[in-house]
Amino acid sequence: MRIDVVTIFPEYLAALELSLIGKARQDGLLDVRVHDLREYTTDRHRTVDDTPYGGGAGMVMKPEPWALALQPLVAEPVAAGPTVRPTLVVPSPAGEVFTQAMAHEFASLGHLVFACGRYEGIDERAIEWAGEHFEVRPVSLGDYVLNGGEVAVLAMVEAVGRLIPGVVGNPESLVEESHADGLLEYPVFTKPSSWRGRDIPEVLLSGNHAKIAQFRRAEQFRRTAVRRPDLLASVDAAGLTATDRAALSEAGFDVVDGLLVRRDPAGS
Ligand code: 6GU
Repeated sequence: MRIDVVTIFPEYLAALELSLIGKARQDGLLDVRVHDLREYTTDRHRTVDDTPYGGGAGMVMKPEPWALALQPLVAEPVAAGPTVRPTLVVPSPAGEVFTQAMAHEFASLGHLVFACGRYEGIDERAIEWAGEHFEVRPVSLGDYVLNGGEVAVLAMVEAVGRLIPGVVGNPESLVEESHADGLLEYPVFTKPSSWRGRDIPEVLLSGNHAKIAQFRRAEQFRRTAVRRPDLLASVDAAGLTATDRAALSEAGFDVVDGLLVRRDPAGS
């Protein structure tokens, strides 16, 4: 997979040389290229921003450096076969929220380009222009504000990169992690079995794999109900076993007309 990142802070992306993603690059599984937006300015001061029309605080990124930086990434064919428009991910708190499903979608693409905005954002006309050449996707990490897209790109490239076959050594570790099945991961324990007066759940020492699986799934429901009850709305109640329902009931959720609903906390 080919990934291009355009930024005014290329050094921010140095972390992509480390760990799993760095190894994947060395192994030729990921081709990551970082481009300095300032290389595409034409004035002596290498200006990338200006004041906003209509007034207001902060600065806006000028459109022309973006067009000049992105143009060569369109023209470069990256894979054999039919021409597919590269996807241009624009990190922004005003974007669609990034999810594990989106990470899978991006991992299936041949070419991703990330446009890291800073300041108050990029002149909207540059985004419109990009739409003629790229599949444009404004994407947010969540409901909070970062100073620029670089940290968001680090997160997204890691989430996407680890889904590419061969990047994670044991693909089974992708199966049982948080969000793989729409639920949060169960708690994990390692040796010693007793530590500072705290014992691990006894069932994990039983060797009864069916019982362990049942226990872990109940823990997933319990955790999800407490920390992310919003996720339970997407769970298909038809696929729940009797033990699943019991675990959910204990966590305060019942199946009503095929939907998971929280029992009235006031008990009225
Ligand atoms: Cl993707 N970018 C910026 N600048 N801020 C954010 C974000 C992205 N996601 C949450 N806050």
